[in-house]
Amino acid sequence: MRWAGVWFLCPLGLLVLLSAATSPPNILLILADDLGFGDLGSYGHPTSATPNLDKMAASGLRFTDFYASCPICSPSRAALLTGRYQTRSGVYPGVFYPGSRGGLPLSEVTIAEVLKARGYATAMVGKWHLGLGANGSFLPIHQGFDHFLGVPYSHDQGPCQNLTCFPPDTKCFGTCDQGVVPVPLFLNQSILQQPLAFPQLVSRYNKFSRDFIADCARRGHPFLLYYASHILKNCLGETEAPPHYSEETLRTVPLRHRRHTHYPQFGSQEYVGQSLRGPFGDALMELDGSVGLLLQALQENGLEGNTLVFFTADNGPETMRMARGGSSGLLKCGKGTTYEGGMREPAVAYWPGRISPGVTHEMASTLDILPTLAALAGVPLPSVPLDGYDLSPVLFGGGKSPRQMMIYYPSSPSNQLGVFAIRYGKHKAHFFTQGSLQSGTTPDPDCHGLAPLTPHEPPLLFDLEADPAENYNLLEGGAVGPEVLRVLKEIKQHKVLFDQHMEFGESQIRKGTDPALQPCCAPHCTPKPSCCHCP
Ligand code: CSN
Ligand code: MG
Repeated sequence: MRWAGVWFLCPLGLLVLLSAATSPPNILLILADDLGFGDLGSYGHPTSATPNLDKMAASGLRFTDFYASCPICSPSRAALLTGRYQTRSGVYPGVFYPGSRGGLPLSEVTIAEVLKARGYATAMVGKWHLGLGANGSFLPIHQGFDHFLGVPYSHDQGPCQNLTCFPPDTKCFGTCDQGVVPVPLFLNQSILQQPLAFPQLVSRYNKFSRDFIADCARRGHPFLLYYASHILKNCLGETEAPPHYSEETLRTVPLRHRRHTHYPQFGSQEYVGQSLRGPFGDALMELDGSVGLLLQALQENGLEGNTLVFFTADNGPETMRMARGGSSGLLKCGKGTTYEGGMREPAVAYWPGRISPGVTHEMASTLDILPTLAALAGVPLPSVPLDGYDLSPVLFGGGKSPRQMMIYYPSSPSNQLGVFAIRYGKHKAHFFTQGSLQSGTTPDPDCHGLAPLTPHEPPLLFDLEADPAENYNLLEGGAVGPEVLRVLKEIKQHKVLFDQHMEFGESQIRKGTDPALQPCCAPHCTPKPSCCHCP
């Protein structure tokens, strides 16, 4: 065993191993899709109804400076599961598609694989979006998860008119992605339903989760449950382009990017029309209801005192959906951008009796989850370059975060450009900025798809503590003090070093797509893809 020697040489590691020897904690990791910094009641939203998340925030540790690793889905999820920047694993540029040839490389070590080394039972529910591959070779069950119930990619990556929504007579506008198979629901490696039925989806996920928790409790197995909710993303779009789109946008933007509303937000009967905030609020309320059910399952099984619940999201809000997208609150822009709104996320760590209630302004990231969970379980870290840190000092003692820096890569990073921005302490420097279609429609033109890639030399420099909205460039409009110049110099040195040491893995998404790889419940049917339709 390659690690055996390490434990002899590392008494501290041995201590960690011994202290966790009795009963490693269960882990419930809840990830929201496209949720903004300003979307939860506990993060200041006036009309969101998120009582369970707010209760978790009030009796747990609420982060104000927590970051996803990327402002878009697949790369962000790759980093969450591996503790490594997506550039290393090759999960860039953009996201996986139904027929993608690539996936999160099987050589990557996920949190599920790390925890399995300590005997954890592992399950994943919801949106995977890290590849499917031939014969499902990239699905969660090949990345350390014993069980999987969910969708292998985004549920708008299919013809939404074939989806079953509530109410059943709802008029389905427009298109989502056309010319691909209807969206499937997988159980482990098999298609359970195609197209999936949205009105029952969340209750199915919740029953599966509660059964898994109860089963682990009965058997006395520690568990990891990764609950990747995708209810905040719509299933339906509309064919009409939003009125604010310019002629040029209409010419250059593919139809699937133009959809901006999602009536109806996919949701169960119980929640549709229930919130003050409209369809997005209804979906958020349903997500919050699921969180409540999961916490209840922990309680019922006597596991609350021995379970770390962690809640966060993959990337910022899709403001191109206007009122039906999320909100980054006071932060600038949203999904697809390296402004704060693209990557800073709500995050709550909840563990009654172990984590004291409070708010932390310490810097932390989804990248830190793998090292933190490994430390909690007393298992060694994978012997690969990691980009995360053990957050135990922050979680359990109000201590300082080992993280001093956050690196911002865009949705489509390149070795040539390198990092787009760096946060170092309270300061953030933008070396490149670029808008994103997904961050359209707000009044700030810097966010929009038409805002071009712009290098900044000197960089734009902000004090995120005094100015979290990134409004006031410290290098503009007056004398620049020596302290600011020193910080700027240090950040530039960090950029050079980080870019030098980053080894880009082979891009998994540039491997492209093959229609034959799209999942089909009736593999020999014709005509494809529409025949992939099973009752
Ligand atoms: S994402 O959203 O999967 O949450 O990042 O649903 O970038 O082409 C992004 N995209 C479909 C999506 C397509 C999505 C894209
Ligand atoms: Mg997302």
